[in-house]
Amino acid sequence: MTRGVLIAIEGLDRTGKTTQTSRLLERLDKSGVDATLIKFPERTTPIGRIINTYLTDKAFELSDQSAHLLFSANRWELAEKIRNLLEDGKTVVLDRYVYSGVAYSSAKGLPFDWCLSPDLGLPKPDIVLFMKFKHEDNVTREGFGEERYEVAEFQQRVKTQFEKFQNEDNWKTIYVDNKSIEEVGELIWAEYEVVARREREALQKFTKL
Ligand code: 2DT
Repeated sequence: MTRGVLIAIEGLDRTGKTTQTSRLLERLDKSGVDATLIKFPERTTPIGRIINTYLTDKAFELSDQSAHLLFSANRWELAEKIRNLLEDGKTVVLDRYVYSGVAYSSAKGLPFDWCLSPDLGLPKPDIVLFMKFKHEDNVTREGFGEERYEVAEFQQRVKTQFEKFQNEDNWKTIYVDNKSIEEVGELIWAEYEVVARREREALQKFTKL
């Protein structure tokens, strides 16, 4: 059996990640691929509930370090589930992951490497699709500004931190400017197919030995 594909969809707030992850799930489902969507932060776990309060209640204070470690711990709460799904041949789509963790916290001034270290050892995505506006129209989108972090100047700093990952071997930037939801969906699907084919070919080589 092929190991499932692990795909992370990343990007700034309001770049269409949630729309695209649910569309991807639907398409995988229609194509007969058994897939699961996990969104981070996963706000329903014990740690996720604290994170939710932190994000929605500006009076709830945490040091930047504590908040960072909670976001990471939230991923570790799900790490075994992700690994088990992949080993069972299921595809897992992540709406945000380690890269959001590092980008948002290092944008606050915490050292980049320090931010990365608590996540070391988590399952590595086969592909990270970074949804990016060349021009910052995400700040004018509906609903922007309701939660902590939804401030234009901060978003710009987060973007700079995200871009430090752009030379990683699993990183792919998807430019979303002037593209319809369907067009972005097609780009994402094409990237998924490349990775899925690679996995199948790797398995074939292995079984031939
Ligand atoms: P959503 O709007 O996507 O629910 O995210 N964040 C997220 C961090 O600061 N660190 C993390 O590790 C993750 C996963 C990004 C809520 C906010 O939480 C931020 C936006």
